[in-house]
Amino acid sequence: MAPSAWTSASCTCEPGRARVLNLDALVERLAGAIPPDGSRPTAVVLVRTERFHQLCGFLGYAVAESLRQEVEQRLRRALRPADWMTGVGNCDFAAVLPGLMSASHAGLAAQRLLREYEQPVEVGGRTIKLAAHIGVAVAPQHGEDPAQLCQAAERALAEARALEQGFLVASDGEDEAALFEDLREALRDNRLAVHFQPIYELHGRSIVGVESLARWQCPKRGFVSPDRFISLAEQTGLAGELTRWSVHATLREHARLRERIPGLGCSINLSPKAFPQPGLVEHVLDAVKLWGTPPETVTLKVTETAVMEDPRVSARILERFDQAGMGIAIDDFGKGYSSFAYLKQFPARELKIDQSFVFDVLSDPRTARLIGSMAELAHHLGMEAVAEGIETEEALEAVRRLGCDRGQGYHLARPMPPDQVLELIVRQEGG
Ligand code: G
Ligand code: MN
Repeated sequence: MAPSAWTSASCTCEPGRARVLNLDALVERLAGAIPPDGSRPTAVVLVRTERFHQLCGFLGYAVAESLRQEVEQRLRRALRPADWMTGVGNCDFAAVLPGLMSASHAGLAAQRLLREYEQPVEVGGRTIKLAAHIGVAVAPQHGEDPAQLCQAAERALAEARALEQGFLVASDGEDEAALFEDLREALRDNRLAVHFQPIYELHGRSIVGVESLARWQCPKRGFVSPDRFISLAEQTGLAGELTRWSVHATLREHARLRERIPGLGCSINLSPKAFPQPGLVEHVLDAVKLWGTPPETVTLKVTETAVMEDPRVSARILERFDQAGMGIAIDDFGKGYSSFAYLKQFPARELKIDQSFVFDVLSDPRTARLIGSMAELAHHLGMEAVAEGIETEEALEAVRRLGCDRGQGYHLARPMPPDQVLELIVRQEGG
C-alpha cells in the first residue's frame, strides 16, 4: 500500500523510537478477513488521536507512552473478541472488524470507540482529555481489496477531521472519483461561481464588506453543497487550485463592486491545505495587482487550525500579507485548538467567532460569556471581533451587547451573487 499523509506521520518528539507502522500486518489481516462471497461485511476502522505528538513534547516520552497504552487498552476493551487492532503510529490505531451483521454496525463500533475518549486519562499526576477522529470503510461496499479499503477509510478519516465530525463512514468510492473529475474540470474551465455574503458593522448596521464563498452549480449534478466539494478538494490535492481560483474570481468580482462602492472590504478564505503552499503569497500579490485592488480592502481568512499546524511558517506568510497592506482574519475562532501565545504573534486584524457559539448565544449563558471573552480578547490584541452565523434579531442584539463589532449571518443577509449584493448596498445607501 502506498504510504499516505496519515500513515507516514511519525512522531518527531521521540527520536529513534518512532513506532513501527504495522501496515503489512494490517493488510494481511484484512486480506484474510474479507469474505470472498461478501456474505458478512468486514470493516476497517482507523482511529486518530488528535494532538498526540504535541502532548509528547509536553508530557515527556515516558508519560506519553503510558497515555498511549491506556488509550490502547480502552479501545481493545471496546472491541469484540473477534476484532483485531494494531497501533499504526503515535497514538493511532487500525482495527479490523470481521463478520459484521450489517455495514451499519461498523458505525456503531466507531461510536463505541469514540466513547472511550470521553473519560479523561490520569497519567503522571495529570488529567488528560484526549480527542479522536475515526474513519471507517466496509468491504465489499467501499473496496474489495485491502489497499482500496484502507484508502477509503483514510479518506473518511480525513473528511471526519475536516468536517469536525467524530467519525465518518466512507462514501461510495465511484461517486467520489467522478465528483473529483467534475470538480477538476469545473475549476479548469472557471465554472464555479463566487457568491458574496455581506458583513455588517453591528452598531450602525451598515455593510462594510463582503465574504467570498465558492458555489458550484454543476450542469450534471445540480447544486453541489460547498461542504461536500470543499472537503473533497482538501482531501484530493485540489485545495491549492480551488484557493487560487477563488482569489482571482473574487478580486475580479470585487473590482466590479468597487466601481460603485470604492472602499468596500472583501474577505477571501484561504484553505488550510493551500495556505502553506509555496507561491501562494505571490499568487495573491499578483492577483491584487492585476485587478487593481487596494490591498487594505482585502482580508485573508485563515483558520486557527491552519496556522497552528506550523506556527513559524504561518507567521512568516501572514507577515508578508501584512506588509503588503492586507488584513488577516482568524476564522472559526474557538472551534479548534487555540493558543493565545501564537495568536499574539500573528498580525491579525479580525477574530471571527465561530458560528457554533453564535447559534447558542441565547440558549446557553456560558456560551454567551465565552463570546464576550473572545470579543474582549480580540480588542486587547487590537483586533475586531466578528460574529458569524447570526440567524435572528435576538442573536444579533446579544452578540452586539457582548462586544462584537461586526457580524454576518442569514438574518442579516445570505450569500448571494455579486449583482444582488450591489443592489442591496445601493438600496441601503438609499441611492
Ligand atoms: O467556515 P466559514 O465561516 O467559511 O463558513 C461559512 C459557511 O457558513 C458558508 O457556507 C455560509 O453559507 C454559511 N453561513 C453563513 N451565515 C450563516 C448563518 O447565519 N447560518 C448558517 N447555518 N450558516 C451560515
Ligand atoms: Mn467561519
